[in-house]
Amino acid sequence: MRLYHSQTSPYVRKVMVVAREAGIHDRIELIAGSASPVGETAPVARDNPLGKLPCLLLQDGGVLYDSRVICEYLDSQHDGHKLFPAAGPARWEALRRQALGDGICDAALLRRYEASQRPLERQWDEWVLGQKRKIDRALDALEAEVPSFPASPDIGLIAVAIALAYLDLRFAEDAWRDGRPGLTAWQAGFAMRPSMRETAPPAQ
Ligand code: 99T
Repeated sequence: MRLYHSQTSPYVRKVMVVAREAGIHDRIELIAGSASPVGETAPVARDNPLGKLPCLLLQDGGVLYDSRVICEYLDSQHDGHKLFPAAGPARWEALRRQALGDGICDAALLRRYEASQRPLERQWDEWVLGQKRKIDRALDALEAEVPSFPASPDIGLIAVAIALAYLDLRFAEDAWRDGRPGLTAWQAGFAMRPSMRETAPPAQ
C-alpha cells in the first residue's frame, strides 16, 4: 500500500495512528504529498479528484479516500483489537466522536486557510469567529463526555486526540486546555501512546 502523506495533516496523522495501533504501518509506503485548495494542482489529484490528503493506493490498483474510509479499511486488515466497533451503540458512539474530532480539524483548517491563503483584504473576521465558535463548542462537549470515554482506544478517541494535537500545532495561542481539566488530563495520557508519539509532526 502507498499513502499520500504530509507531516502536518491531522487527517494523515489519524491514518498513521490507526496503522500503528493495528500493527500494519510497515506495510505502508509513504509518498510525500502536499495539497492546497488554491494554486498548482497537487500530485495527489491524479488519484483523488478532490486533490486532498490522505489518499491510499492499494496493491490491486484500487484507490481509497478520505481518512475515514482509509482508517476503516486498515482496521479490516488486521486481527487484533478493532478500532471500529463491530455493531451496536459502541459503533455509533465511536463514529459520532470521530465526526466531532474531524469536525474540529475541518473548522481549524478553514481558519488556517482563511489566514494563510486568502488575500488580507478579502478575509472575513465574522466567518473566522464562526469557525472558532464551532471548535469551542466541540471542546466543551468533549469536556462533558470525558467520563464516558471508552477505556480502550477506538476511532473516536483517536480522532479527538489528533484534533487536540492539531490545535496545539496551529492554534496554540487559543489555549484549549483552559477551563477543560478533564480533557486536558485525558489528552496527556493518550498522547503518551507510542502511536501518537511516533507520528508527532515536527515542531513548527
Ligand atoms: O483542501 C484542499 O484542497 C487540500 N487540503 C487537504 O488535502 C487537507 C490536508 S490537511 N486534507 C483534507 O482536507 C482532508 C479532509 C477529509 N475529510 C479527510 O481525509 O478526512 C493540512 C493541514 C495542515 O497542514 O495544517
